[in-house]
Amino acid sequence: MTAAKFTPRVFSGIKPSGGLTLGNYLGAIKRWVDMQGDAFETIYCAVDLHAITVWQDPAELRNSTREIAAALIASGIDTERSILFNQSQVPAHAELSWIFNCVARVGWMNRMTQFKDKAGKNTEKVSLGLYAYPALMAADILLYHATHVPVGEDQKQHVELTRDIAAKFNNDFKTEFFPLTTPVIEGPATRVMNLRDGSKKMSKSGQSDMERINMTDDADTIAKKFRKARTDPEPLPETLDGLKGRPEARNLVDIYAGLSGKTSEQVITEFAGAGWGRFKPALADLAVDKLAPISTEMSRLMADPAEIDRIMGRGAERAEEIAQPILKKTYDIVGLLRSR
Ligand code: AQP
Repeated sequence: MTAAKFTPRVFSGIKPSGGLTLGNYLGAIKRWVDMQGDAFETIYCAVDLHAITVWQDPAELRNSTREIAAALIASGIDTERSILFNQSQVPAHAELSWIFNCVARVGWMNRMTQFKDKAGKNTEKVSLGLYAYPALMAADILLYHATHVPVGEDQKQHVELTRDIAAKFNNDFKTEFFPLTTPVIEGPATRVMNLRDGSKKMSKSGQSDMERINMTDDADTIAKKFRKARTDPEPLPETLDGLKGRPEARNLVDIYAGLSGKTSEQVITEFAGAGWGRFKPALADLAVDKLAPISTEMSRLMADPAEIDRIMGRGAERAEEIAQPILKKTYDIVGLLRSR
């Protein structure tokens, strides 16, 4: 079955589990902005129910949720054109997630690499929610019959699981109700890596602040973090092939490409033979140039939390208008009696 009979619709989300990073910006937010237009309906969500799979301080959770809204609006999400809301205001996410918990197989969940990374050796002690997280993510997407999900590389396996859940549901109930959603993983910076260790991705909750660029970092902090970013002593090569086996160098080139809108090949051509003394300050200047106006606008928006809450509430109402009929039909298909 193809997704052809479904309205072209984008859904994607970010967890309010801390301050937003350059990884979130390049892997998700910047691309969400670009996907607004005539080709798709666009729905963007602060996925707060995902955030609580690990303990969150309640006041910080509320603040991070608002910060996601502020970051999206400041980056160019138009809240008339796109639907913007936080997940817990539309209870249908949690309801559909339970149904998908009953469709997904334990063996599928056991293969999820993000769970293994996050749980580490501690699998007995982490929350059941962290383990079941991919079924909630499938519900987030399929509740809107989303046909496309723009994500970073790290989320590819979860979108593939979403397709497996949709296919099994359709097969179990002899229907073609859910689309097989396409993950959209495009551009030079779909996996922004940790600045101190090029084998790990840049994360909000990584141990040291020096590992990541936060969207709200000031110019001096950004310059310092890039200056101290781990690299090797070699200058930049003539071609991208020359970056094989140099993950930290490759990461900085990809970040430059993502921020400038160029390809990584173009960046290498521009900086062929340059040492880090030239490349790192150029990268810092570019990052400040792109992030400073966003961060200033975020501060302005965050000064009026009531207005952010109003926008999210209105977004939740619009989201619910799409979600409710899909949830109701799902209950009918499954055979859950509804008499009121
Ligand atoms: N380093 C990254 N490079 C590219 N894309 C990234 N994304 C996150 N980190 C990178 C993309 O941002 C979107 C939202 O992700 P998320 O914050 O909801 O979840 P996550 O991927 O688990 O992010 P973190 O920062 O690693 O959170 P913590 O540390 O709290 O677990 C997704 O599209 C993701 O691909």
